[in-house]
Amino acid sequence: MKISHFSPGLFVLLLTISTFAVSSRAETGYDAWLRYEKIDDASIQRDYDKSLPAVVVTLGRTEVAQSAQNELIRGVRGMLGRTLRIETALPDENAVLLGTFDEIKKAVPTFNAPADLKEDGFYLKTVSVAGHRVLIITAPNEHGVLYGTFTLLRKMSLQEPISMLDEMENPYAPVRIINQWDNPNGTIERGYAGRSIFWEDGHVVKDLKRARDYARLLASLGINGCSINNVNADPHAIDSEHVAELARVAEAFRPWGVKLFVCINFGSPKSIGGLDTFDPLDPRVIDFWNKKVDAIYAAIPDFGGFIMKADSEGELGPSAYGRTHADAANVVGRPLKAHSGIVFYRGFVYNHHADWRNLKLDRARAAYDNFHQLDGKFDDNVIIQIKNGPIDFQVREPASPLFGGLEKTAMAIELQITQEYLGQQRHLCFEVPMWKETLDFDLHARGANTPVKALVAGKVFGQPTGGIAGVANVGLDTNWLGHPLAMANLYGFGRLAWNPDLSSEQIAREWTKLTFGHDPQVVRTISDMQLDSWRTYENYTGPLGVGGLTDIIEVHYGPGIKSSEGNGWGQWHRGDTHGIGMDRTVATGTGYTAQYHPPVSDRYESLKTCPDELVLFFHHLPYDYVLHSGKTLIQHVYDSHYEGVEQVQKFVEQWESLKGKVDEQRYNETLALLEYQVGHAMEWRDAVCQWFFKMSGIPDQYHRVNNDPNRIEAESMKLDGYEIFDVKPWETASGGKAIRIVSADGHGSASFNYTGKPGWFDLAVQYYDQTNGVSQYKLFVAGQKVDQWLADDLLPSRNVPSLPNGHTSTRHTVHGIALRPNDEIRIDTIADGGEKAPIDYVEIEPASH
Ligand code: GCV
Repeated sequence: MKISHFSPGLFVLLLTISTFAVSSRAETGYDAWLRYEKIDDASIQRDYDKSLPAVVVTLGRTEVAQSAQNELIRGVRGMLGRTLRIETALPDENAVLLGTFDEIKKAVPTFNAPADLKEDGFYLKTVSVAGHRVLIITAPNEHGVLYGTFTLLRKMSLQEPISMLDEMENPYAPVRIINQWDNPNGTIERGYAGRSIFWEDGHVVKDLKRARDYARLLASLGINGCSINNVNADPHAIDSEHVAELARVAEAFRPWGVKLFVCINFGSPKSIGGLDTFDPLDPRVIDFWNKKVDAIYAAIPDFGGFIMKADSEGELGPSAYGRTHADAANVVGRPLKAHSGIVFYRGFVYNHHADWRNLKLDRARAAYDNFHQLDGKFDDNVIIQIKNGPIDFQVREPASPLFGGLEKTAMAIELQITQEYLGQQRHLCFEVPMWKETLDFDLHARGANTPVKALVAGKVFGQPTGGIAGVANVGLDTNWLGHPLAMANLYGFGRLAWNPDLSSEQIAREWTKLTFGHDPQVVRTISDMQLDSWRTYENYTGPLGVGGLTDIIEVHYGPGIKSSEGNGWGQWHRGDTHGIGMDRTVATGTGYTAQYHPPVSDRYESLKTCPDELVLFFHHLPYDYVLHSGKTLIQHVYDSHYEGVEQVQKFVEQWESLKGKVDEQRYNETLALLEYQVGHAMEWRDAVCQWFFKMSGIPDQYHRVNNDPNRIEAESMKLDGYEIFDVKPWETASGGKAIRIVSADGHGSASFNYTGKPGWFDLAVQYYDQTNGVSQYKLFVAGQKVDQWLADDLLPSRNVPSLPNGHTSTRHTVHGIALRPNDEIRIDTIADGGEKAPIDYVEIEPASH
């Protein structure tokens, strides 16, 4: 087409296309939010060219100061394609000047540091020196200079103005630490992104590049500590051989101001110390810890301290000698104190052999019951690390009452970045909105306005320390957390650790821009998906605060509704044919509500005021109970589960709208995961709805539950080489049954004849993809092969027991198939290893595309 005249519309279109053109390079996600993507917007580039000097002067000589300088050079080179020139003193031209207050004062005597900057805080200030513009990045300490540098770079990555800076930031709390639950053998407890970046074969890995790069990512958010081994600690992690290895990790972290922490096993005096006791009051045990701590500091002078899980889930603790948690924490804390080290003592203490028949017992009470009475008995370098909720990282829990129950003890809130109960980085679940609800929750611990964030930061009762800890469990997967969208959780954790007043929206938008660029549609779509994802996950998994309804015994992934009952783990929901929910009231239940201060205790105690979203956490209710929303409990369960699946289907559509706007590699990886999530959300929906229907006997008012006219159960098909079997638990198969190959040659075939109207359809095969084999599936329609695939996924993320159940249930959809009445639909399969090509059902839906 010949364009004969200038078209403003076309010009705008071309400009938009060039401004938001997707980089053709495949992106692995390794660079996370530190991509420093080239700024293509010409006006912003011009603006930065003008406001950013060509010279950088770094006054400090430490490794951290050098990291700040190198990072600035790296970022500017990436975004502007220019290499800053390094000078050692202020030149006769504009410059960026990096240094601590003392250093800056010497170089620029007229400079006045703001009085109210705290440790690790920073100040970005543009001043005039001898007629030149000097952009000063300064702080009381070198860590602050590094954080200020990352902040300047983030501003540029977000394309914010930097020409006349006058900004100061303080961290909300001194403690901002990451925990990794890595085992010395290289596995990671509740890790869903590959093996450890720190350990292999019982030793610290030789190549610590990933550890260094991880420390850089953490430092970019202001995180200043990281523990590198499981809280279920191998005592050998601190034996003399390993202390030397730990020193290498500390060395890798040091340039980024990240202190090394280590989890200890309380039985160490006995298991590695050669003593016959680990009694914290025994002088020989005291001596063991003193010497151990001194030896560690001799090798690692800036060692951060210990994390300790004791008397919990089988870990040894002070109860073995009738001693208290304070005795235990203080015996390791005292020698640390001499070196300014700290000990995080976990509040996650409960009896996992509790008697489930006793309706007055309650795991939710445990942390408060154990620690409240010890308030004031802990030394001041002991921090009680408390999970956000009283149970264990469930999809919806109230804030732990212990945050309001310690007035003379330092605290940290423990959040779980790794999505143990939240879809294990197979499902999209952005946790920031959930964390925000807890951090902002007012516990009324000293009248109104005592939100959890202020309590843990020590702001309410005047504790000198405290803050926030996050269990991240990044692994060797190139993109660190497995799912391309999951790093938003690590980013969000770090941003909240620095400033819990940030909104979820701001964090989601920032992360998206830094990770995927500035195209407004990309930013809007991905942020919206992230922001909807936690409630979506809640919708199709665990409603009304009842807990996750997941299998709680092993992998914590797929549905397994009765697994919480009839055992000592205490994650009971008490669901039976009459009703569901834990009665935690003072009036008739476990008395847990009394652990909160009024008016919070009153709000939860009364059904009139208890919010719907937590009602089954606090009350046992019949299925026809009418919620504040006006719906019955049972109808809410049905509706939320169907809505949840629809929301995930919408995620797929939203993501597909970004084709061509996101690099191909991350686009394809994410699309595959979202499509998988749809199938697994359906498995969740059906399991929960079937179970509730069976228990309650109350049908779904919209006739969806147990009524799937488009579904052909495998057990009703014509079978060759297959047998029908009962899936366990029953609710994890449609109708409770599925089929598996029993033939001697491992071949099977299942078929049926289509009886509907002619048209275009999507055919979905719901089958079980175990880890102990790679079965082959071929789908035929009227004798013609329309698709074939391998059941080669490792669900979930590699460490599931290999059985057909709610963890392994998965869906393969073939789109756009023409069907005619009486067509034979046949699946031919070949079993492999322990995986007998199990099939649950086939669903025939009108074609979606
Ligand atoms: C490290 C939950 C997890 C365990 C974890 C424990 C804890 O129970 O399932 O894997 O153990 O919490 O936080 O100590």
